[in-house]
Amino acid sequence: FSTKDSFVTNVQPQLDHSGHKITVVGVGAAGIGSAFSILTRSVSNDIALVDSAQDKLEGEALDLQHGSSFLHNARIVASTDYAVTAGSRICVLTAGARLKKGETRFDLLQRNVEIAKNIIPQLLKYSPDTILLIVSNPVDILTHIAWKISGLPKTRVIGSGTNLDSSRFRFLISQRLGIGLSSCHGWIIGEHGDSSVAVWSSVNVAGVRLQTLNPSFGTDGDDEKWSELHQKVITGAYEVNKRKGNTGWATGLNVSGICEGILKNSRNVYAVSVLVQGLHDIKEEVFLSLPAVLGENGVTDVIIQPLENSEKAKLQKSAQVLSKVMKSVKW
Ligand code: 6V0
Repeated sequence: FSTKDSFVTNVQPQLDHSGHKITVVGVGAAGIGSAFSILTRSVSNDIALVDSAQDKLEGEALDLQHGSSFLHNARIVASTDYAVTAGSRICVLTAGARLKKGETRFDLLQRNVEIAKNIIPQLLKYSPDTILLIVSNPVDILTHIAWKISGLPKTRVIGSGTNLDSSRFRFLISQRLGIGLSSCHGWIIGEHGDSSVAVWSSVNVAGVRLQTLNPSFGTDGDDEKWSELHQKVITGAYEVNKRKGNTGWATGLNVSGICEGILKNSRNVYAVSVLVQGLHDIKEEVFLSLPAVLGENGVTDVIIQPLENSEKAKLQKSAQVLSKVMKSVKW
């Protein structure tokens, strides 16, 4: 009789599934930022971590496990074997090469496609009904590839897209106006990258459209140069990477926010990468970001913003850029 057997009487087998398990593949800055944020914001207390670098994976997992008494009964498992991911409601893909100095997100493309091709079938083997949340870059293309490889319905394959860009945009508007961030409403849509589109026509505070007050708001002809904010959004990740080598915290917070929307069936709206063919007159089969309603079964609705002609044209251009890149990918 062990010590345990002398006071614990088993009455039925324990169940392993919590119903809100999240797998994070890749424990680099983006992945561990996501895991940390999911746990500390109580989005889920059931996390599986996978990475091909065993030592790093074990180190990160142990570090989180050692802190788990400060969380809510967190269950943190980690392995290079995908069996550990079984029964995940959401699988977050952050594995892959990241931006080096002077690289654009497209430079990472073929390397990360190979990595995704290797990982996605293994995730689906253990969680066939999961929702895939793609973070690795270039995120729109990889989300598209993930949809193709996985065979999942389009509503269950989501890219983190421009949700982070929108957060950066709102932060900059808030700083400039001196008004709290959650009261500054602004959206970045399209590609998570250099051809993203700032929807200046809908930027508002308490329903006051800034473009109504300043008709050149966000355009090149604007004396107040609000358009610089969009430039700062585009260069935001490069600026952070240049200084500290990764964008782990903002990325992690973004991922945990999207996961929260899904697991809690919040039906909140996020700027995430979805299949947009047929929307805003986009002809190409591409994934790019539009405001989308998320619930426990993934994307349920896409919000069609009444874009100005110039914004719509930029969005369509973004779709063409992505479609061209997509055609060049070997997968
Ligand atoms: P990182 O810190 O280098 O971590 C990458 C991790 O992936 C490492 O731990 C690797 O060991 C692991 N990895 C590599 N290949 C495999 C594999 N085949 N199987 C399992 N694990 C593997 O990079 P970081 O975390 O900063 O970025 C990861 C990816 O996310 C990159 O492609 C970034 O460009 C992308 N990001 C996307 C963002 C977004 O908003 N969409 C934001 C930040 C980073």
